Amino acid sequence: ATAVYRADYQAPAWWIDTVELTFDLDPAKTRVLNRMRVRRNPDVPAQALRLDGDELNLARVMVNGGGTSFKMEGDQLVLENLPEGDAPVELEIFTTCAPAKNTKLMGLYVSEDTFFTQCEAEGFRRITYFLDRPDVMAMYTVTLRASKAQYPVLLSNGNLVESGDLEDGRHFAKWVDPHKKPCYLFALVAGKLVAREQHIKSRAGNEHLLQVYVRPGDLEKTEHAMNSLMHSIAWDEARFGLSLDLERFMIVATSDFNMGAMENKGLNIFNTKYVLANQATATDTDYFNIESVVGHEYFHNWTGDRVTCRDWFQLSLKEGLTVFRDQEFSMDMAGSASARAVKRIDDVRVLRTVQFPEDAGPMAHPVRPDSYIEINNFYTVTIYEKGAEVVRMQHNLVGREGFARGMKLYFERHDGHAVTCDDFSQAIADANPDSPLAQHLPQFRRWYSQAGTPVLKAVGLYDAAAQTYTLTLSQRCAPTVGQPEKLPFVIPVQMGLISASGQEIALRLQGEDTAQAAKSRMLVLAEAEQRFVFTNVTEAPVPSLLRSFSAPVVLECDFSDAELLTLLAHDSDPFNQWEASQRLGLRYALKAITAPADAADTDSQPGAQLLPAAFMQALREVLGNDKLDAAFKDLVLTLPSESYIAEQLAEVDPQRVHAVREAMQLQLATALQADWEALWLAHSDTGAYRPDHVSAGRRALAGRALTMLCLASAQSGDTVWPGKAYQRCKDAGNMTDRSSALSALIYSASPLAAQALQRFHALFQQDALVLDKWFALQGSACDRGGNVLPAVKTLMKHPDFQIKNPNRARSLIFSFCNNPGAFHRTDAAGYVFWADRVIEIDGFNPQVAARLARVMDRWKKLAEPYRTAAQAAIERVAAKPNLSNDVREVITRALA
Ligand code: HT7
Ligand code: ZN
Repeated sequence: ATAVYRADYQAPAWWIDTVELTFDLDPAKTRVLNRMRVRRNPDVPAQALRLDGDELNLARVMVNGGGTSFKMEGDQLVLENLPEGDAPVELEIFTTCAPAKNTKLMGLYVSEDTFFTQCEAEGFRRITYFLDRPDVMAMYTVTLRASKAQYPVLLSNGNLVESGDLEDGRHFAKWVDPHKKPCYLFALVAGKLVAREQHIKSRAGNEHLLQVYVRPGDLEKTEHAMNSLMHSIAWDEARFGLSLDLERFMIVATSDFNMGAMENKGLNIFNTKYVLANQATATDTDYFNIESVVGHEYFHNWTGDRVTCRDWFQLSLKEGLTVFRDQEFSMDMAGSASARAVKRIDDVRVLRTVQFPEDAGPMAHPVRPDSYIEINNFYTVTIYEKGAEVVRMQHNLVGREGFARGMKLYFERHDGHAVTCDDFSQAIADANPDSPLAQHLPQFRRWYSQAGTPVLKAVGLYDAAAQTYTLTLSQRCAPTVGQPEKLPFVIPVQMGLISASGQEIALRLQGEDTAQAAKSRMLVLAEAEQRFVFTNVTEAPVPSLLRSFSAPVVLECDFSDAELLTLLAHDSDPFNQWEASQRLGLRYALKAITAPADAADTDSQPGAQLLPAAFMQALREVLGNDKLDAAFKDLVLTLPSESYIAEQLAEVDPQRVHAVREAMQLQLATALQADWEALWLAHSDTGAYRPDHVSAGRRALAGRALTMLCLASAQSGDTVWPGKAYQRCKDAGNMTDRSSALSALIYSASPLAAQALQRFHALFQQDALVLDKWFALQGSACDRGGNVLPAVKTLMKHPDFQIKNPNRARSLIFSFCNNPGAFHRTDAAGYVFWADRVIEIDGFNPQVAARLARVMDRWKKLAEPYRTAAQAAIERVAAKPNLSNDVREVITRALA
């Protein structure tokens, strides 16, 4: 496999103007007739037409109605003797493929007797020979023919213009997409499906038909997805003035899907996980995820479909921007300031626990990568989540209105085109010429070109005599693969100053007059180091820095415990309030982990008091504070995860991290027992189920209280709380309460857990998504003496376990491999299991296998004996001769 480089980009030598596809759908052998009108790109020297293909059987090629010579070069079909000149050429290519044998789930495949396609990034070449690159945009007409009894519903992009019966029980449907598109947005679906339908009228007064297609038994689970779609449409009109540009917008759900969903023009295909919900089967998190993913795919209709990527190096152009848009949508839907903050905290937690390690590991790459071997490996948290942060910084540097202006200019300039990340930032800056973004644009773009997480260091100095507070901000960024030196980034630092009594101090920088004093403001750090002097500061302040996480950096600041307690109690920025709790929790965890073994031997002292009394008291005050939302309290009481703690260490002993965190959990459970009991009493009855943020927060906090109470009971031998949890597993009125009660029993290793799991399975054995939860709960169970791996191995033999179904594989295998306490075993058995599964899965689905391979990204940080064992497991995978490019790239980088 060879690498592709961004610097090698060349415009296509040929354009494809129109495509007429005719499919004779058959699971064993589908025939595809592809009629294209192509023409030479006059701006590029004359060249042969090289069409991409993958696992296709070629039957015939015709040019302008006659035969032609052609040759195969690797997977490419090469036409060297096409007519000279500018005149369009009619090409006809007839191929067959075998959808039922397509286990990669890329291209055309069959899932539960239904045909689906997945073409992003390079799946269209598995359907027909084509210029499979996003800058070739064409108009599509698609005719589908299939058995009417087996495939009564035939869908493709755009509008249905004709349908009818054919001979031999077959029928057809002809679809015309009114918009030109790159082939990665092509889709077809054929099968026995039913749809929830909704007619809407847009603000602009246009009528649209919305449809959510699912298997017949699932129709009643589509209400929330449909509502989410309607909210998304209304939001994009209201916030950005972007309207639905299609008469018909369809969503179709499938249970076999490599990722979350796909934004094919007018025919989004979704993993069932992000469509189906009712209160009995879906949790609050599922409901929120559905809203966000439906929004994300819908928002792609403009950011991705109307304006697309010039090449796959620009992937974050559509993904970073669309994640930013879906995050904003979810925040606007959440309503209250507190619910917005909770969403922001959730997003930042993902960034810090998954993207920061990626940026520090072997797969580190810039938001706009410079090279790749397998593009599927670059659908990463860096492209998506860090990309969204880079868009968010631009938003913050030009302001909300300025950003809307920038988006407008972006569409005016680029609608209908395939463009670059630079085109995007240029439009935002050009629409805001006086903004700090415009002022620093070339330097700002380093966020796109430099990998790695910058460290922002803040040092504050209070001069009581002069009544000044000098804040020195500096930045550094560690080298990443291929980038030994980093240049300074533009870092927006939203900040405030707080007095010891918790008052916000007016912020006046030296040289400014009083009128400009604000209580929260943005500093822009553009140099390696800058000093900001605040005047009229009458007492030593505590700085509240990087409010709302205004830049994706690690903030290094020497806060004392007392200062952090002040921020936790008083910061007007809820993000930083939460952040203070996390800094304290992390500090105590690191202290215990790095203490000499006998000083903090948590195994022999399970009751070790690792969290000091002042912190416990602060947490108690948070729990008892009526002004704070339950969801926020739940986040404050969530200790930093094991993987986040591990990331802060130079060398990681995962079992020690696990033991320390568990000891801290136990302390929270026992020392706050009375508080948990009070919380349970106040929050456990959430009334009639509604998946809104307030009641979801109450359920989350009640679930945490129950977990803590079961944990404390396990310690004391008391059986009341496990009994209550068991009862809740039996009669909870919704899946959130039921699964959190089950999880409490499992987490506390209650003897009732096995029985509760059995009942849960019996109740939901017909529901694939709930069974995924059942497997996931067991794969992510808290390890006690190495019990999880044997349980996982047994579960792999369970009749409901299907490794070829990505959701099911993720629910058990990925859950286990991402469960540090269970996975990192001194006997290396976790790593052996990992290597076996990567190799096994790679045999049928390289994309899923490569995701699993990423679990070992940070192996070099492991202490012995883990490190040597991990290396041996990775090398065993590397030694396999027929690895896919996907897995090979990940493994090679890990070992480099
Ligand atoms: N744009 C979509 C990406 C996607 C995908 C990529 C590779 C293989 C399978 C895939 N399924 C979906 C999803 C999105 O970001 O909206
Ligand atoms: Zn996307």
